[in-house]
Amino acid sequence: MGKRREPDGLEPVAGNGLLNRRLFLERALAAGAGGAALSVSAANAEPLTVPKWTLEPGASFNPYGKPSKFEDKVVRQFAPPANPATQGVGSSRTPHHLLDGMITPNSLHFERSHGGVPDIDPAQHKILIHGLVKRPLTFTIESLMRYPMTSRISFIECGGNSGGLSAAQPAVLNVQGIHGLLSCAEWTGVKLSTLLDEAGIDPAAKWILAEGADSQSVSRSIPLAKALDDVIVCLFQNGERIRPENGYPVRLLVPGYSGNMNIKWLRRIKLVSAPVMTKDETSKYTILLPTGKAWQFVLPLEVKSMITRPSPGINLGGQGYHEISGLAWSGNGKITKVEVSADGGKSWAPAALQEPILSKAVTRFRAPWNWNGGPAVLQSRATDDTGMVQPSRAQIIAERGLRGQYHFNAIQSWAVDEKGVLANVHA
Ligand SMILES: Nc1nc2c(c(=O)[nH]1)N[C@H]1C(S)=C(S)[C@@H](COP(=O)(O)O)O[C@H]1N2
Ligand SMILES: [Mo]
Repeated sequence: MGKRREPDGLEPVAGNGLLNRRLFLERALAAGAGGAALSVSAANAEPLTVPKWTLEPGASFNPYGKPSKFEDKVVRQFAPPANPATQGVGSSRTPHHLLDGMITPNSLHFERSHGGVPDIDPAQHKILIHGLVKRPLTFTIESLMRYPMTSRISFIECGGNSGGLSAAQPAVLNVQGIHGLLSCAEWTGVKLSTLLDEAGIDPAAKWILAEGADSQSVSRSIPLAKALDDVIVCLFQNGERIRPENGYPVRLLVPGYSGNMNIKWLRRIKLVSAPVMTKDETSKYTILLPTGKAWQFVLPLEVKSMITRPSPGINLGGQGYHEISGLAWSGNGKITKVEVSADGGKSWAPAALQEPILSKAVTRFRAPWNWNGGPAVLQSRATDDTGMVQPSRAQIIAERGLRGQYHFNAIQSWAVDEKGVLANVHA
């Protein structure tokens, strides 16, 4: 008698039931006897009844579409400020546990605002480019619309995203609470280089200052080389005009760089010879080290990933087959590898990466898992095309201590208990 052979793709490739990602290619889930063990559908196919919605005519059209009323829990999460004077100051978070794919719908893109959302009339709004230029220029929204446009899918991540993981005790939070200050959209607008070329760059210019029209005048210094490389003056977000909370009528997209630099409600760009040292790059968004010194101008967001499903609130319905899925991203380029562990990092299985895999955009990963009903600790670890590997929490803390919580890109862990309930843990 030969050894019992599992259907292709069903062999475990790492501890605690992680299966080979080839499962997705070879349709092994449905492949006969071995596959039946992993079946997730009802055992007996009962005849379908005819529900009432099939027996009557449906509803009419909508001028602007809305999600199904059954999806009313799929919302951004935020804590309303106690003081009405600071209304709109803070952030709201994307519900990644309830989404899939790589694009964040506009209504669910995270929001981070330091002074509330200004109510800008696009007919009156102007943008100024000045400083070390040959010809200072002013643009209206109407004039910007006449320039050549470009689109790119890019993530924006707040530098403070996941900062709660530096807390000594694991926070009782779900993926939205921990990692919800990250979203990914298709952004369309005019390349900043086009506008700077028209203004004529003085050779003494090495940085730009970008300033917003909100009550906080959030402003950041951006290296000129980056401004000329891939920065976009955006007018559209996922095909429609940018939402007020995301920068209407015009914002900067600074692909892969710290979220704060993606200046919303853009009103001014000044070419300068050195960084301006604004409040937003000195008192905030620097990385405080145990020595009491801080790193300034740490601009790209480094390689990172998160498991969105299963995750707290999206618990495991029963033992057997489950897909572990999540997002990976790097501000330095493309994701080349995501590994998943079900045993707290003792062993790793490569996840399948879903196309398209784009530079400075999120990449959706998926790994097949046969849960045996016992305790497990799920983790994901991403690698990018510069060779950088997502660090462990211990590595980051050894380097920065517990206070430097910006750009916190450590591997994060979900513990699974025997009931299939998930929780954030420090593993
Ligand atoms: N003018 C202005 N730009 C801004 C901000 C702001 O408060 N004012 N917030 C910044 C921060 S901290 C982040 S993380 C991103 C968030 O972009 P979003 O709200 O579209 O997600 O916008 C940045 N641009
Ligand atoms: Mo931010």
